[in-house]
Amino acid sequence: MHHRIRSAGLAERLMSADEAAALIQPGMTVAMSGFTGAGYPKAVPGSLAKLMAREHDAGKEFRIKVLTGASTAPELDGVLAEARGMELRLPFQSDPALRSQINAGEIDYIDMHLSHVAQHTWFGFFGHIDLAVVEVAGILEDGRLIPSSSVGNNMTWLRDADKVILEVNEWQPDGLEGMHDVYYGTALPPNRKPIMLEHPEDRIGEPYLHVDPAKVVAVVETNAPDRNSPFNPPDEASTRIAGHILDFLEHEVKRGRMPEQLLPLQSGVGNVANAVLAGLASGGFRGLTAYTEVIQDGMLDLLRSGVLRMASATSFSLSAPGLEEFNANVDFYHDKILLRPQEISNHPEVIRRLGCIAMNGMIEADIYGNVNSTHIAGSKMMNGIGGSGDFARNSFLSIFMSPSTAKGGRISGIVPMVSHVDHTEHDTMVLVTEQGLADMRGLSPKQRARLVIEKCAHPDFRPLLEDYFDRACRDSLGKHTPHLLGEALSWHQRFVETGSMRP
Ligand code: 0RQ
Repeated sequence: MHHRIRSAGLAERLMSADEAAALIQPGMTVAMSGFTGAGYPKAVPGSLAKLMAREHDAGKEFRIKVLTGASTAPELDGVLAEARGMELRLPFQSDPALRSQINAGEIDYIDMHLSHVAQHTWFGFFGHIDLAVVEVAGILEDGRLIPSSSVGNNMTWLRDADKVILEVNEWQPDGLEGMHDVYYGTALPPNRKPIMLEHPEDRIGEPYLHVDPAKVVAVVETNAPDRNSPFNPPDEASTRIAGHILDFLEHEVKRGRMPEQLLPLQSGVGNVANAVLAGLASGGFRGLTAYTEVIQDGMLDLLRSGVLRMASATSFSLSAPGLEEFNANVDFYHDKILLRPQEISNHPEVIRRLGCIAMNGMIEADIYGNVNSTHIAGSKMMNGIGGSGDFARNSFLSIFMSPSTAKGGRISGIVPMVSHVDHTEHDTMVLVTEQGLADMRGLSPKQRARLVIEKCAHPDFRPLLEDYFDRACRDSLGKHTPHLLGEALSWHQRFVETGSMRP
């Protein structure tokens, strides 16, 4: 019997990745595991991409619709994009080849809140799921599945897809078993019940995934590592952003608005977010918790040093050295990390109840605090909104951060009007750049604008923003949220035409 495949019935469905991929037909809606570079299928997508390329060479169309938890890795999004094998993709991506096809208008991409994906599937909004390809760490004697390094939407994919291909990845550490909490209690409206999760460490589900064995059409063995892009070491801007956030959190504790152990932290993806975690390590805090989406390298450091007591997420998002650290010390992390389905890790009800501190990156913010997390110049997709909206709207504190300029100072991160809105002024409380921190809570639009320009804008762009705002206050049709409509997006237009927002 195979070490990782202990169900005799499912062991009989063992086959090669090529044989399994041949079960996928053009036009199918295929749901795959994977959340950032963790827990995605490592073999079947590659075989499928080869099959697609052969069909395309023969002049035949072969494209599928691909649903996942979030972004994946070159072995999934990369190969399928290069094979021109996707007609639709949701809900989050970060692969360069896929991104360029999205921005060339060749693939339909649906960018959506990550907490919505499972329920939109249950509600039937995406139509029928033909097949699921899900990586697991093992199969028990009774057919239950040991989840892999991400849970994402796997509970939903395994339950709602007509057919299932399982990839059993021997590379995943044995110690993952027991680290998951898969909640099967969500009913559809109007019969929903409260999610009884009151603390980040609460368990409300079970450590295993279920699948109807009759639906499993293939089991494929793999032995391949997860893959995430490495983080840049924190640069000066990120370190200063982290410093502003730490000062602010200490101030909030002193004012009695937050306990000494703070409130559960949510930290987004990206270099700035990772630098903030590194900053927390030296901030003197102890015994904190995280209720977040992804565990990145910075969180492992915090768990090791005791700054963080435990972390709840839906996935790992570790660089190669981070993976090595986790796999070598999985016993240490076993009772300090909980992985949940993404509709629970990102659940608005739970985030509101726990009172999270949300810290997410942004592309740009405008003077009133509207935030664009996704689109360059209003039309070019970067990654997607991910879970930032789930947390921003529902957290106790919602912080957005970015360097004050991008692309060598040619672009201002603070603009008169954002070119795309992901988080409205009603969802954002604090903006931070390396220049400073604007606490917009309790302020009216005009008060917000003065503060954001003063604290967050780069000195090169500050006088231009002051000038815009002064003239808007004088000439705007309404004086509540003053704007000069003919000029509000002129900075972006200048960037499109000249490559710079500078006049
Ligand atoms: O470009 O890669 O070519 O150098 O954007 O920018 O400053 O390194 O910041 O890595 O933190 O990413 C919003 C993209 C920030 C991220 C975003 C360019 C810049 C650089 C990256 P290069 P930085 P970060 C939960 C949370 C949405 C999803 C989310 C993100 C690149 O935070 O995807 O929050 N957020 N999920 O040069 C043109 C501007 C720019 C700009 C930055 N104004 N104009 N380019 N860049 N600002 C987790 C999950 O959901 C999984």
